[in-house]
Amino acid sequence: MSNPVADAARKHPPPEGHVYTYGTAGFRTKADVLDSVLTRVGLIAALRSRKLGGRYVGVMITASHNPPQDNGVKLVEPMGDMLEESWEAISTEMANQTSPEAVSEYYQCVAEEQKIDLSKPANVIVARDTRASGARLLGCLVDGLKAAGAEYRDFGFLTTPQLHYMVRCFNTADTPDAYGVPTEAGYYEKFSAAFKKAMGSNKPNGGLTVDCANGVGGPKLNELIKYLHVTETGLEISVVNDNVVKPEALNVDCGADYVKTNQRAPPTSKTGPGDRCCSLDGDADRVVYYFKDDQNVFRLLDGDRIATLVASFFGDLVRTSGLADQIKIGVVQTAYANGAATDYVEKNLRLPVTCTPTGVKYLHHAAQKLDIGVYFEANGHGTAIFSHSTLNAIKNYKPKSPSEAENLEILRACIDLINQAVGDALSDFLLVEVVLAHKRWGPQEWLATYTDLPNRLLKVLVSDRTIFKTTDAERKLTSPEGVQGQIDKEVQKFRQGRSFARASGTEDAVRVYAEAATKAEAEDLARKVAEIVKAAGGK
Ligand code: G16
Repeated sequence: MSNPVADAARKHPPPEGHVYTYGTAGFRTKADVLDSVLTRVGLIAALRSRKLGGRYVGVMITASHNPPQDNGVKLVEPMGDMLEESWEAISTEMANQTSPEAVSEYYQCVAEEQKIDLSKPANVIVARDTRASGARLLGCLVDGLKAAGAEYRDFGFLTTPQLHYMVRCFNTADTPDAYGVPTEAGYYEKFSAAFKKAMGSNKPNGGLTVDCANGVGGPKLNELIKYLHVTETGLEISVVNDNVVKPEALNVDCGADYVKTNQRAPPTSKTGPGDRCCSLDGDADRVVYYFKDDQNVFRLLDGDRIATLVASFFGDLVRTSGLADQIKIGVVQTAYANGAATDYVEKNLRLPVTCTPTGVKYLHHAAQKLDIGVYFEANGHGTAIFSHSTLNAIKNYKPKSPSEAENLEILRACIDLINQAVGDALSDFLLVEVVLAHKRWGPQEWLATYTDLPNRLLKVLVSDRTIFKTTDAERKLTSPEGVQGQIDKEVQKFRQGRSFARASGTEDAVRVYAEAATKAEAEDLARKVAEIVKAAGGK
């Protein structure tokens, strides 16, 4: 009897002994060991869509900020959010089935356990970033999708947030929540129109240089610029590092991760003091800003800064629109948030802060509990989301004065400008530009809102990162035994010291974060903690 599922699995056998995990952002590792995973993810995507009554689910082939030789794959839920956690476990189990027969049996077993009717339609939307391995991995994925009898649409190259947008658009089409037209042009039209409205009569103060990490964000931003009409908006954008013809240049000495981790501009940067710059990552779901001050010193405006800027702007807008009694704003961060940023939100903006583990899925869920949830990881990954009742309140509110009406219009335009499916570097930087233009701020005024505690981020290569287990939103290690005690002892020696170590979910490493009263102390503390980690499990 024919068994297309087993046949597809047979065509793409897994390498011997490799163990896969659905991590912070899906499966992510060296591209040459991913073929079997992609085929199995195709099977899972079909099962997930069927489980959800044939609603569209998304599959994005990307390794985002990782080096060019890596790749990855993640699944997207119908409203554009990240895969439900229980299905991460199912995906992991599927990815680790070794024989074709075992794959087929597990496929049947999931269908039975989840009460999935395999004769029902399954709909999947697929896209990829510009990595050289993407085309081959797409082929492996399609073999899985076909074997499972799924209908699929391949959008070719998209940024990750564009894929999330498409999924949400398809699933909300012809409903009161219709999110937009599910085409690339639809995406550009929606966000550029919202940008123009949100700017109102304000004009940006000078141009913006955008480093695209030599990733898919480059060509997509060049396309978006055509819709932004510089003569109308005044936003002059210079696109740099948009070379996707040379895939080995992806994320190398450029991009959001490089800038955030090294706390410096890409070496190729040619901007002068006071010029606004931002960097996207390889799939354009993160953005960080920076500039050189008048002493020529590099100044970073990271995800924490974007969160504080956006939260304060929304606070003002909600108040000046007359909606302050009805709508409460909150900020969601991770342990990587600078202590000064958390302090500023709580003490100056007087907004509540929630801390979650790393991974936008956690921040997104926490933000969903708020009326307006502004969530950003310090690395620049984030967005703002509005609850259903908040959207209704904003939609139905009758302004009591021309000034309320004007501010309400801006607030409504901002809702459209923000990609509410997921953090989106393109939509995020447009929002930042709107806020800066309204406040009539340059990067220096933005920076002056608070002073970051000096900090350092390090990566420690270990032989088995899975032994590093954490609790308390990843701020404390529970394993290996005794390591947290050693870290605590070090931290105590530093003024305003704070440090933690956690296993990365996207790279084979343990990340160490440290902050302290001075740069030298932060670096010293980070080094000490890295040594402790190395001694506990280093390569
Ligand atoms: C992904 C996740 C982010 C996370 C980052 C680093 O980003 O979506 O939420 O902060 O990985 O995660 P980790 O520290 O576990 O390696 P991206 O931009 O690579 O997709």
